[in-house]
Amino acid sequence: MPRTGRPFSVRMANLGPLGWVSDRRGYRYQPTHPLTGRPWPPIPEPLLALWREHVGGCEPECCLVNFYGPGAKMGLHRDEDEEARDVPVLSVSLGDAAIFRVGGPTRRGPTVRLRLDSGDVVLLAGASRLCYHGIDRILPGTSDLVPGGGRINLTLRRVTRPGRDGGLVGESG
Ligand SMILES: O=C(O)CCC(=O)C(=O)O
Ligand SMILES: [Mn+2]
Repeated sequence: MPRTGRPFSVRMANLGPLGWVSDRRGYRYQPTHPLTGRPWPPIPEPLLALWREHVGGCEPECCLVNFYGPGAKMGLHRDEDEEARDVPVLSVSLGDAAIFRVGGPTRRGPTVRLRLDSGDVVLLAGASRLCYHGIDRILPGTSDLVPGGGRINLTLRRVTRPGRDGGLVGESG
């Protein structure tokens, strides 16, 4: 975590041309793994198809892979490290259910809780794109999808502003 250097309870990896990483210096997107220096693996086609179905217009550049063990949680935050803050964020929940909390554009406003089950898709679009949200807790033992238990969340985001061509991944110039 920024400043303290303490580990998140959520374990993270990335797929796609840009990965979201965090260390004492803060949060950022970068094309390579911070320890191995290698590029992130590509975003699998079924996830790109899901994005085209629900978002479209441009390609996602980052698929953040969050792994939640039984005690993991994610505090209330907004997804605001992207230049393309008007492009929706799409996420897929797999494995154990989670209690998702979502509020409004300010940290202090009222929030509601939603249970996310394996296979649920969340789209933060329009006014909800910059709403505060987080994961209160995992409900261990509610799915046997992930070997050994736990929850995997796949969050697809556009990072850079799409160009006139929609900024298709793999296109240059
Ligand atoms: O795990 C989730 O459902 C939410 C993840 C999230 O908000 C994030 O990675 O920014
Ligand atoms: Mn988020």
